[in-house]
Amino acid sequence: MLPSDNIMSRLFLGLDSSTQSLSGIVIDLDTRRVVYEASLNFDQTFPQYKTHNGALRHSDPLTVHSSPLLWVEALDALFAKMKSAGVPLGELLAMSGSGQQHGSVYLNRRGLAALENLNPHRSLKENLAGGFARETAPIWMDTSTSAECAEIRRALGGVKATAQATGSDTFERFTGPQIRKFYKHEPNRYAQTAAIALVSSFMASVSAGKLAPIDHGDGAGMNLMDIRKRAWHPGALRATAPDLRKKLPALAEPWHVIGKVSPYFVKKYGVNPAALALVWSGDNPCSLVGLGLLEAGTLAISLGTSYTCFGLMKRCRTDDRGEGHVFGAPTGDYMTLICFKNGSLARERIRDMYSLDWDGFNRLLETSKPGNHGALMLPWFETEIVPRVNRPGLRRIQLDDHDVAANCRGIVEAQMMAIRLHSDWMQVTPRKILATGGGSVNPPVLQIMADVMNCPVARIEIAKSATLGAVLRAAHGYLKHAGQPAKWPAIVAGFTDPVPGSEMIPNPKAVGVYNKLIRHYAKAEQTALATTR
Ligand code: XUL
Repeated sequence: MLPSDNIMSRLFLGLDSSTQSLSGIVIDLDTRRVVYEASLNFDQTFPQYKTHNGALRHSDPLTVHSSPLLWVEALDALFAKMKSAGVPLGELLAMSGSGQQHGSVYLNRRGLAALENLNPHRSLKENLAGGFARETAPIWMDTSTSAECAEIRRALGGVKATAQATGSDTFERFTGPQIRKFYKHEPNRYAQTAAIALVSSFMASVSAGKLAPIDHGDGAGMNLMDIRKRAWHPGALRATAPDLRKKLPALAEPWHVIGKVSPYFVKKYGVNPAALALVWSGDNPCSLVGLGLLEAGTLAISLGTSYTCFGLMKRCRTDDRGEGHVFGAPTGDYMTLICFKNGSLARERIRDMYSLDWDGFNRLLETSKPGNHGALMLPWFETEIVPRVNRPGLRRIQLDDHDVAANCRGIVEAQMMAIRLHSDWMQVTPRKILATGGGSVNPPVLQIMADVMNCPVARIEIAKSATLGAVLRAAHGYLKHAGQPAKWPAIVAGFTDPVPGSEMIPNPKAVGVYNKLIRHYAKAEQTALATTR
């Protein structure tokens, strides 16, 4: 199965340090084959860290951290697993990775020195222990920085100005507000911090054995990077914390080669000493290429725990309302992303409320009428990111709570109309939508998506789009570095095909219904927001 005897094979490794696991994938670019794939779940494989879904419990529920030592222990374990599975690591040409976005790692001087002298006779954890000015790393699920968000936003001139400057309004999970909170609450530890890395750039630093730059994709998730100049934004740095510039690594293109893979991996696991270590990026930018989204006009809608809608954008356009984000794309373009917190779990709440299973829920979608006779739902079971809702609650507008079918339809229509309504700032008329994530296996949900968005929808079955995107970035960076043709469509070809026969075509009659209903939905949102904020 492993192609060590295939002289034509060009092998690349991609890793994904996500919230709950570390995953790896090795591809052969010539045969377009995935030759190895593995994933280590943090809670199950490393119970000693006592993580819950990859996060450490904290007495304050808004504070959510994880452990950089856990991530490097997982890196050792994954390389050991690949070695014992016979993966021809000696033939790897390059590696890159993807990281959960926004999370930050605070290295002290000792940590920086340790990176450059990783001793293969010890574990990564032993090498790096004592190398952190802050033992734990705040991650994207942390929402404890509202005060700091307000302070930075004010200093940058409000929502619109902040979004125009950094690509997003300030958000609690973004790195700048997190750094500011650390500086305010633990000034001594902040002063001991020699370098601040993102999850992605920290893992890249370990892979290369030196402090890695932050790529433009993940750098845009910090509220610290000038989104148009792709350089640190002096005003944002000033608004965040003193001496911050000195603690941040350089910014780099997503295909930047940091150097050769650290000798640690060569000596310990037999990795090719000539293999290139590329910068890593955020999981969303990686997913963009992992799903083959290379042109403006194709959107991905991921129906996961939360729903995300993202796509490539050629020219930088920011959201004046401050709901959407702009990140750098691995292609050198931009990407947009909107994140809705009340996704699949909210849909599940309605299913459970009426004691249905998914088949029953889907049947009711098929037998009820598009537009629900004007009945609407605002399914904000949890606080919502888009639109910002601080006081959660399910709302029904002309919707009878005894009408089971209307409630099932109500939540799906509401979620799809929210996506359409809040993605209008992108000013992209979608020509094709790729649906992904757990919820995308339900055809009636995809039909409503097609009708509301007035666009064909196809399902794409790539469970690990971020890991795949990471390895495709490794191949792209390698080819570019070698001066060989590195066109993205050729690189992704054969890896990112939609599921045959999964396409849903919009029904013109239903489209007409939703074109009208969306105005009522927008009004209902406005009215509700006036009282729920
Ligand atoms: C995006 C975000 C999440 C994380 C998840 O802004 O916060 O999608 O990247 O890993």
